[in-house]
Amino acid sequence: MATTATLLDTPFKKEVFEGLSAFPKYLSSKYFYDKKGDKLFQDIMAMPEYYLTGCEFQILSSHTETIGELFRDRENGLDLIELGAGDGKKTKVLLKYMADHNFNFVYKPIDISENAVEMLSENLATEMPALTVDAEVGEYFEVLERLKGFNKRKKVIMVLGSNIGNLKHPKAIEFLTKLKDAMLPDDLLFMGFDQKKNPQTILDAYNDEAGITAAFNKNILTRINRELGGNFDVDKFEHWEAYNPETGTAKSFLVATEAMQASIEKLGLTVNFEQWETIHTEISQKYDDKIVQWLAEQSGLEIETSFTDEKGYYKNYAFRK
Ligand code: AVJ
Repeated sequence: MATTATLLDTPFKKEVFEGLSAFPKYLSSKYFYDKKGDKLFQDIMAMPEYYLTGCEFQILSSHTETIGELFRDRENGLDLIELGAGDGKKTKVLLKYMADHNFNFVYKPIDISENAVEMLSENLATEMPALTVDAEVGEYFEVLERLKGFNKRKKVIMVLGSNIGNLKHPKAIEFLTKLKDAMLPDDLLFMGFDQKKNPQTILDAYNDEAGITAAFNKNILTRINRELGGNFDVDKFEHWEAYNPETGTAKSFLVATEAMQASIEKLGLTVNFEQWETIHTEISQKYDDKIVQWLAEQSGLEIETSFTDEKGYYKNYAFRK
């Protein structure tokens, strides 16, 4: 008989088993990003309701020189390390500035999606052939350990897209602290934080008319079906978004529209759902200056400066240790 030890031999299997055995049930949003999930996230970034991408693009485009010069090191150049690089559309604005203004630098994109990293590397090889790109696939926390050995010259660590918002505050502090530990005094952390705003604007961004976010959320079940031999009837789950304006936390759920059972062969697991039972799949935290200031303090970082868009929907902060 197969033991639990052999069944749960990958983080994905282990976490799915734990999350679906718990009450209330949960799954981690980091598993949204398979090939189909990457594509759906691209579609999300292009939809009108998902203001985050446009706002950050506007910030990087209207402050390119200031941000670029903040990154520069005239003596030894720098390593620009991007965690969660994705498709690099926003980053390219900065990369082009740096390439055109005599920066000596290596661009090191890191992403959990192998597919995203490959596409970005290929795209940069054709669009910016002179650029040195040293891409890596990996999870944030695991990659951070390796960054410590990277201390030869100035490092700029970049995390765009409000990706930190997927972490609850204690985890965010752990993440920021690890980043701080990987930094030297001249290094810079440049990070995007989606801001609190009209709650309706936030709800709309995570509950679009066309149902793209719903498909993105449900894709985690499709992925379990395909990769772990699950038999979820995906259509019997509804995407639900809740935003708490007091805490700034947006939460995504999958809600079972009827009582049912799902089996996951590779986990040797059968999961029972009551009607209206939930699976919590994602948090997307929203911030203000006070919260970011507090996170920085808790992590031993200092805010050097910040940049915002016309509407003040989104902010990029530069931190030093
Ligand atoms: C990539 C984590 C920043 O939370 O806004 C988009 C992912 N989820 N729509 C976010 C997402 C639903 C996104 N992050």
